[in-house]
Amino acid sequence: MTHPTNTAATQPSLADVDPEVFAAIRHEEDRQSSVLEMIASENYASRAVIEAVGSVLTNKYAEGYPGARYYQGNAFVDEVERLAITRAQALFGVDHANVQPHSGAQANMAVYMGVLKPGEPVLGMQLDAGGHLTHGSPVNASAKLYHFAAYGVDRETEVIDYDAMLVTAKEHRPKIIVVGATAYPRQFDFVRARAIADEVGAVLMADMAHIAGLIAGGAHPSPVGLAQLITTSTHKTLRGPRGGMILCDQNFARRVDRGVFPGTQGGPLMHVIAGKAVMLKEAATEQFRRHAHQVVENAQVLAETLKDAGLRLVSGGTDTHLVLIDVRGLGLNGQDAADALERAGVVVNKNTIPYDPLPPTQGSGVRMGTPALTSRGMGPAEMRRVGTIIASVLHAPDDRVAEERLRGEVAELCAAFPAPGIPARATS
Ligand code: DSN
Repeated sequence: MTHPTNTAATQPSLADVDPEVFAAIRHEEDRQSSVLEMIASENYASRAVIEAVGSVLTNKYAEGYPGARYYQGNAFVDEVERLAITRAQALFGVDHANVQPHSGAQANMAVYMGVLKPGEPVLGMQLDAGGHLTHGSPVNASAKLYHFAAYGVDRETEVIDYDAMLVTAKEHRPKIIVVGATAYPRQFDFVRARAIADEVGAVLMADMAHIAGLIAGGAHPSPVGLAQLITTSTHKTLRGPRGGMILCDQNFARRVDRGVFPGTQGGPLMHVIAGKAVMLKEAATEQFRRHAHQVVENAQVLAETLKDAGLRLVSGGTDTHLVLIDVRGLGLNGQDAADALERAGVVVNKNTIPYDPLPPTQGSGVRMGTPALTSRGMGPAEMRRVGTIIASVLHAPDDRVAEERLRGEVAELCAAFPAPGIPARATS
């Protein structure tokens, strides 16, 4: 006989068990619905992805890989992980995929662990040029365990200086060159980077976390066939659950897998892997291809609108999903600018800009992207409106009357373009 308190139907709901957490989630649903979410690394996962992540797969331990686990009872989680792997292979056209990394940072550390010995030389992009902590920032484990040198962008053009990258590579003789960034608005030249890697006998690693969805949708050149190792997070332009993934050539497959498990992780998050599988199915559609191109077009329209309103953009514009505004000329730092924008309902993040005199806790810029707004269905006309709102705030950050009016405009836009994956209750 079934124990009555043990069925889902008779168990108390989250609202009953933990009204505080329940209320915080409801409030976050309302917040995500009612602001212009423009953090370039955030997005709205679909309802299907959220459903998979909220499933009983969270209960399962599955250390190991499909068909070779350390626990019993893996028939169905094996099925899920195999689906995620084969979909990743097909979507990106790669030999091998590891879908277990808990995040993009974990994916990077797993690659280093699998491929390098401690202390070996690596070349990565400088943090204030747009690189990531795990590309050798002194405060990160990557720089504590491996011997990193950095390349950056040209001071004038603010575009990656590949000639300087070659010079540094020849001096440093890295085993791996990491190409990829969190705050770089231009396309990466993977052909050039591979040539540099070949010239110094390094392996090319592309960290495509920010642009993975653009690559999947054909809106940014792919590193596949050029970078032997590719890492990514799964929740940015890809619109999946929070997590990471590694793609690689067959000859790196074993080292990558061992770098993830047992190298840097234990049990994989099977519920999140289910969400990744769903995302990879969604990202293989024609609809997603159109979406990826729209993300870039929207960012370009936004960039032009901001420039027309007198704002200075790092590198003068964008080829991708993000723009970086230099706010120094407005008498602001990044934190002040981000605070003013949030008061008007536009959520971005402060960011360092190339050769920034300020620390990352303040930054001289704000970074913003179009992925989440595009997921809401917004297009070029809305981007012009959004750009005008942003410029108005930044030109008069202390004008509370204008702020009130702009908040009203933000509310109108949000009501007209409901956020995907969030119950309608919160969007009304
Ligand atoms: N924190 C991420 C971003 O915002 O770009 C990178 O991991």
